[in-house]
Amino acid sequence: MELYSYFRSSAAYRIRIALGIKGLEHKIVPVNLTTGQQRGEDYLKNNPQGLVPALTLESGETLAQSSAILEWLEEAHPDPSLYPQNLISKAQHRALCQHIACDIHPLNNLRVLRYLSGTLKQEKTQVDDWYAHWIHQGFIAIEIALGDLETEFSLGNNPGMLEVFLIPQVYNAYRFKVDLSPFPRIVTLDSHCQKLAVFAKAHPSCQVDSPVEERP
Ligand SMILES: N[C@@H](CCC(=O)N[C@@H](CS)C(=O)NCC(=O)O)C(=O)O
Repeated sequence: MELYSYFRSSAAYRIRIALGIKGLEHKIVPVNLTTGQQRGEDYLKNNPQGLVPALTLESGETLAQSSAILEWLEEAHPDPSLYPQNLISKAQHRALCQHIACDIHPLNNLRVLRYLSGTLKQEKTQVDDWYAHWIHQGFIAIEIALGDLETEFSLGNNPGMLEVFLIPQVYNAYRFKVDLSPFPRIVTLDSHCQKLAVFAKAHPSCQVDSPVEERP
């Protein structure tokens, strides 16, 4: 499989984590979002939406949208599963993932920030406030939901789809210097994940397209 990725893309980071947890071999194909490669003719053949990630399968088809890719991965490679087995718990787990994918991330992605700073001519401090505001709004409910968690990870001894979505969003929050002190459970879950080899390998700083100074 080939994963079209950018080291700092949190949507691509989700796929890197899931591929790692499921132990699936893949090649990373870097797409440089800062130079607009995602809107180039070659890349648009893979994903006409001009966004990463995209995943080209061994059978030749290319999948887009990280949630759809993750659902395909879960169905095509069910072991280990990234969801709880109980159907109600599974729906609740999915709700937290969609909370991140639908209600936080789309407000803070690159094209939105560029529209704020470029077209709407907002100052950097206002763009940073916008960013922090939507992370804070989104993380409040996730922090409450994690109050029910009595284990190290969302699936007991193992991370699940929640961590696949949450840890890249926490990375973004740190990158934009968002104050995470109101969210100790999120910070703790992130630190548990960072100790696992699959999360370390998927981390933006370990990607082939990461500038050398960002590597550990
Ligand atoms: N809903 C999409 C979002 C994908 C997305 O926003 N990707 C960002 C990087 S995280 C991107 O490619 N941005 C390029 C741009 O904004 O031009 C998904 O989950 O795959």
